[in-house]
Amino acid sequence: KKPPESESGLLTKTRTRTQRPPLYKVLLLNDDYTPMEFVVHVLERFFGTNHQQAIEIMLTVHRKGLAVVGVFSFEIAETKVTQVMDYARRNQHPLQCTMEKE
Ligand code: TYC
Repeated sequence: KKPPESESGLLTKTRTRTQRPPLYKVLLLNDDYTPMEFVVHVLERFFGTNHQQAIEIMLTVHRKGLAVVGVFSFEIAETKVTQVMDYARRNQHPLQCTMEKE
């Protein structure tokens, strides 16, 4: 196939960049009141982590203030945040979950 040629006779190249959808980190935040057991349960229930992973992530949040619990497309991340926030509220815990663009 012939390369594109402008009126001046110079050859030009057009490169098409592949579009990747943006990813979003879902973060769990520490607080002083949510029981550790509840956080472990949330991680198992909504993020599919096994019990040992859930304990490790919960302790990371507890020690460091927050941790990334997963990376998802916008829609999935938004759903996880909503599910966790609704579940925490229903159980009267102040647990906070947010998302941010990677
Ligand atoms: N800091 C809480 C406690 O000592 C435990 C906790 C861990 C709370 C992780 C929230 O996202 C959290 N009971």
